[in-house]
Amino acid sequence: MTAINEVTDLRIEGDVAIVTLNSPPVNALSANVRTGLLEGVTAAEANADARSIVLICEGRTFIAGADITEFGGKGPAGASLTDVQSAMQNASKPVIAAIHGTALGGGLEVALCAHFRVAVPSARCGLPEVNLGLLPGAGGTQRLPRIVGVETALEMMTSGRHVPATESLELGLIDELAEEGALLEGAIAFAHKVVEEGRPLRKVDESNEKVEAARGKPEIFEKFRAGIARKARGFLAPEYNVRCIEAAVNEPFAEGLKTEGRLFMELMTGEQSAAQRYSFFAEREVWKIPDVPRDTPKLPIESIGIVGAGTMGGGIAMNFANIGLPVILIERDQAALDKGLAVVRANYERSAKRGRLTADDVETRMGLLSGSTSIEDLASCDLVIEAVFENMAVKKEIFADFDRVLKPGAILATNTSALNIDEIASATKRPESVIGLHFFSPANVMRLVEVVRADHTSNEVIATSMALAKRIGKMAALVGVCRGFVGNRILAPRQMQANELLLEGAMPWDVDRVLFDFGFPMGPFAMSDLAGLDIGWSKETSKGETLRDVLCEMDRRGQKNGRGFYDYAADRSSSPSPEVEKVILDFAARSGKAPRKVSDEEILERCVFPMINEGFKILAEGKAIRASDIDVIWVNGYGWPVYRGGPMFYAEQVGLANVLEKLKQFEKDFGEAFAPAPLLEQAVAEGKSCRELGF
Ligand code: HSC
Repeated sequence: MTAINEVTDLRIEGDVAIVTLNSPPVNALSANVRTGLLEGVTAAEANADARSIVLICEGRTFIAGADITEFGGKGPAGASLTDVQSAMQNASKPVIAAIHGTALGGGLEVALCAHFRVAVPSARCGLPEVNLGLLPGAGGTQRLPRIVGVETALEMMTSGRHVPATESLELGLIDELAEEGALLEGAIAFAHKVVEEGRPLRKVDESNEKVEAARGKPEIFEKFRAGIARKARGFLAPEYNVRCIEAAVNEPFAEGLKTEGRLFMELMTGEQSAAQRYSFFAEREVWKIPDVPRDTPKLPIESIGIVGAGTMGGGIAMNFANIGLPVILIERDQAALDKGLAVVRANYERSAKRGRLTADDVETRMGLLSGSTSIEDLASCDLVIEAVFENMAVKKEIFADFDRVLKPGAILATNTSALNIDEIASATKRPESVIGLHFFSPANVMRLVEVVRADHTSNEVIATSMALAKRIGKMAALVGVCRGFVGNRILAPRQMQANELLLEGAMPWDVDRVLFDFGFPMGPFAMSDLAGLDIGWSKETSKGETLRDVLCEMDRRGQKNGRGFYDYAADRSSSPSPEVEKVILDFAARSGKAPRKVSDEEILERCVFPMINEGFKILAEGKAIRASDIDVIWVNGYGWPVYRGGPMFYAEQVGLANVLEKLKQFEKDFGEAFAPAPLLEQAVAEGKSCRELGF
């Protein structure tokens, strides 16, 4: 065995040279990996005993891509990826990439320069650069369509999907499956076979058949663009990926590579990719809790109880049934229970209809759900979640019951989005077991969970809750107890400003358009219409004091009855309502404000800057661990466009000093709602980012 460098070894087994990379955690293509690869392959090529070269990785995965931390830095040192790829492709001996874990991005692009690829059945291959606001910049855009064809390449590169090994085999991305756990043996056997059969050394660059088949058919691309338009709205990277495949079809290989390089650099140096790369790391950091070490013991969670089988309780239950955990749902009476379970079944059956589940899956999942009208039946649960309506007295009663019924050590969680969890915990003699698990509606779909740490919540309960959230495929952020926790607390000032703007001369559709164009899936008024304007409104107590009261009194209750802030057609398309416009103008006149033209810029800043300000207050109060956690919450729970990173990242892109200056101006013009957070003032005074301030 020869050590090539600190991450690469070369050894000769019989007549096979084995180049092994070992650069934890994911063998990303950092400078020493590229150098090791180049020197390893070169040495293997020069070794007189070796008749073939196997490239394999130690650890959990094959190369998972370029080292993202190198992007946006000083520029790469060490060997270039192009030199590595040329050395492999131009080797006179067969080079075989042996893949386990994931061959992603630059990792797959390296593997595509081997003459052959062998993988274990659990391996996956993909070009997920699009999810980082990028495109494959090491020849992947030109080589992938040459192997899998144009349509599949378009789909793979714009979705970033990790393609399972069996499918990769069918697509020709890999040549042979090795036995699970015996990758090296399989790759060596394959290498022997290739040498014995004298197979020609395949260079993907030279096979043009599949790209030529799409030449002169621009409709392939137009149809594809139309198909992804909705999902890709606002993003640059999907379109740039498509353009590269167009180049693969219409230009010679070398020219296509140049187009790829130019578009890659444009994306890599742009704001969108910076935001998406930031998001990638933020979504990994969010799991790290400074005072709850990684090795904190976790409690075993094998059975769940949920009190409340309404929309929220049922949705939460589905998350656990989906991963095979039994759930018992508690309701006051059998009718409510039956209704709740019927809704869950209908949800599953809808998924089955869309081909996402089989009929058997539906039955298996429903088989894990049981119901009861007695809270005593929760006795053996490891975790219970209260998901009833927001009433402190009722919740305290339920938690007193939990305390009485549940075994010691069980986790007692509340799904409250508004109430003080410390007060709820005070109804028990075990506040250390009490935590908030704030799911978002629909809970079976929405990715975010705010894990809310109360005053006495134990580290074990926090660690277990975070791990459980990961197990059910959610993105979790640990937050502290405060009004609205982190997500809704930041939403409140936006909502307030959106309403204020209507009194000053903007219309709901103006505000919605500005926020939609910013990248939100919908604006606040379209959102209210979707949720229903009458949530929490009652005819008996309504006094026509707010715009919402007036609209509800006019039976404008939102999408559900075809009339809200907007008018809705039968196909649910919306149009501005002249009636609402008149109501708003009357309402504004009554409030004594003279209508004025509000610019789009002002709408955006009035809505977004107070959110940022609130974020700074949250950080100063210690209710979120880091600024990036706030961003994870807003991207995953509230539709903040990931290509703008999140409110706190966006603030730094705009410039904290600019945000502060505007807030001060707004404070002068519109009052104390805009009073800047002291932490924001400190950041600007010291010229520091949130991270530099320790957040
Ligand atoms: C790319 O490849 C561009 C190319 O086209 C080349 C362009 C050429 C440029 C030419 C210039 C002229 N880098 O996710 P986990 C860290 S773009 C650095 O928790 P899992 C991660 O932060 C890349 N670090 O593990 C974490 O660190 P921590 C395309 C990376 O088992 C640790 O590894 N590739 C990293 O759940 C574990 O990660 C991708 O987009 C990277 N590439 O999932 C793949 N990847 O422990 C991105 C991971 O300190 N990675 N880390 O928190 C993934 O999707 C997942 O990490 C895996 C593993 C599925 C690999």
